[in-house]
Amino acid sequence: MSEPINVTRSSMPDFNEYLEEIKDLWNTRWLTNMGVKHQKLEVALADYLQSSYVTLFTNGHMALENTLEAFSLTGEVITTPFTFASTTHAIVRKGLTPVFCDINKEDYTIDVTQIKKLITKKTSAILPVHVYGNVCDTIKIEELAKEYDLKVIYDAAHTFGVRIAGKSSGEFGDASVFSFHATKVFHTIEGGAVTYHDSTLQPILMGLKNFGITDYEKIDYIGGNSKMNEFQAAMGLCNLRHLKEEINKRKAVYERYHRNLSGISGITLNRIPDLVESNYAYYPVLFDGYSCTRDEIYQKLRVNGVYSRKYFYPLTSQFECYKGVTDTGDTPVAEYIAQRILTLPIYPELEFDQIDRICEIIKS
Ligand code: T4K
Repeated sequence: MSEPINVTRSSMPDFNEYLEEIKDLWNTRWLTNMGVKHQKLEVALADYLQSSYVTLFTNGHMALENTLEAFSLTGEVITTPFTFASTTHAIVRKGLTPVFCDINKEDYTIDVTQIKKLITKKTSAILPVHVYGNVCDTIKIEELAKEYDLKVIYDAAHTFGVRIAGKSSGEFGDASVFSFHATKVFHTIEGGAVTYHDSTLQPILMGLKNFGITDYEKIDYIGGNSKMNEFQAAMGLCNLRHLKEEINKRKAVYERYHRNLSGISGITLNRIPDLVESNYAYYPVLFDGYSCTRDEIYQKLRVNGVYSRKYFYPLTSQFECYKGVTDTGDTPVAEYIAQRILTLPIYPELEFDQIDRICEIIKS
C-alpha cells in the first residue's frame, strides 16, 4: 500500500538553509527573549502583512488570548462556532462569554446579517473567523463595530498571505491574529502573531507575553510567558523566503482538485472571489445531496490511506466542555455545514496522481 496521505504536510526549507540560519545562535547563545531572529522576523512580517505593528507569540492561541486581554474586554464577544477549538476557548479562558452567530453558506464566515440582533449592552467585541482562507465581510463588520462602539479582532489563523484587492488580511479591524503552526501555509514550527495599527497596544502585548516586564526593575502588567524563541523565528525567516513558491504549488494542487471535482451534482467546491489572492490553505468540499454522505466519503478515503479531516466538526458550541457553560446559540447554517463538509489533503508536495486518486475514490 502507498504512503498515507494526511490532510497536510509541513513545508520545510532546505536543511542546510535552516542550519545556516541558526548557526550564529551557537556563538551568541541568545536563544529566546526577543533576540535578533525574533526582531528580524517581526520587521519582515510587518512588511509582508502591510501592518503598522506585528507582535510575535509562541503560538496562535496565546496570541489570541493575549490580544483579548490587551483590549481589556468585558462581558460578551460575538463569534462563530464553525472554527477550531482555539477561538472559543480563548474567549472563555479570558472570562468572556461567547455569543454564537451563524455563518453564511457561501464562504462559511460569519453571517453579517445576523450580528446586529446579538448585540447587547454587554457586548464588547466581535471576533469573526476568516475560514479556510476566505475573508469575512470586513466592510459590514466594521460598520457595525463603529455604530455600536465595539472592538473587532479577527481570527486570521487561516489567511496568512491572502490579499483582497491588494489589501492584506492583516490590515482589517482593531487586530488580526495569525497562527504559524506547523500545519499552516507559513509556519514557525509553533507560532503566531498579532497585527494592529494602534501603537499603544504594543507595550501591552509585549508586557503580556513576557511577564509584564517593561524594564529590568519595572513590572507593569500581570503577564505570562508566550514568547516566540529564536529557533522558531529562524524557521519563519527561512519559510518566508519560499512562501511565494509554496503558495504557487498549492494553487496548482487546488486547481487540479477543481478540474476533477467541478460540475458534479451534490458536490460544492470553495469559490475564490474575484480580486482575492488566495493562499490555498485548505480544500473544503461540501457533500450536499451527493450519492454518499460526508462521513461515508471520509471513511472510504481512510481505508484507502487518505486522511481528510472534518474541519470543523463538531461546532465549538457543542463541545462537551461547554455543556451547561455557554449558550449554543441559534446557528442552523453552521450545523448544516459542519455535518457535510470535508477538507481534503492539500500541501505543496501533493502530486497530481495522488490528487487524481483521491478524486477517483470520491467519484467511485
Ligand atoms: N484559530 C483557528 C481558526 C485555527 O485553525 C487555529 C489552529 C488556531 C486559532 C490556533 O492556532 P495555534 O495555536 O495552533 O497556532 C491543527 C493545528 O494544530 C492547528 O494549529 C490548526 N488550527 C488546526 C486547524 O489544525 P489538528 O489537531 O487537526 O492537527 P494534527 O496534529 O492532527 O495535524 C494535522 C495533520 O498535519 C497531520 O495529519 C499531519 C500534518 N502535520 C502535523 C504536525 C503536527 C505535519 O505535517 N507536521 C506536524 O508537525 O490541529
